[in-house]
Amino acid sequence: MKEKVKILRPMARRREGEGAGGGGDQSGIVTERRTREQTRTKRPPLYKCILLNDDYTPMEFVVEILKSIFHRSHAEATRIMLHVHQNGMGVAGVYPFEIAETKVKTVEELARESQFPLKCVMEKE
Ligand code: TYC
Repeated sequence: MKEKVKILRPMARRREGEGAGGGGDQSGIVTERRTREQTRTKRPPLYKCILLNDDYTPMEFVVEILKSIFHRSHAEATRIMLHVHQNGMGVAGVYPFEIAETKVKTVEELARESQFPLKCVMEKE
């Protein structure tokens, strides 16, 4: 279950001597007291990197991609590759946006270099 966190607007700043609540000292540095909600960091949205099946990319190449780019063990990589081969697509890994984007680009670049049509797409979880 996803937790909804309401982001509140920053509290008004108070300089030293302006009354209760301010955290100023003689240095003139102003600190703010923040609510618990404001202090919490939100987890980034996650994206699935999905490998697509094709008839030409060798199975060994896909296994190597899963090991080197998605840090899968040989057994996991083989299982995922066979899943993609049999079902048309499968999840290689799940990451924040920019990491997923880089992995998709790297997969397609390595495939292109070897002249294989392997495709990898990303989808929000
Ligand atoms: N279907 C390919 C073959 O028979 C193997 C393959 C698996 C290709 C997974 C792409 O994402 C893929 N050689």
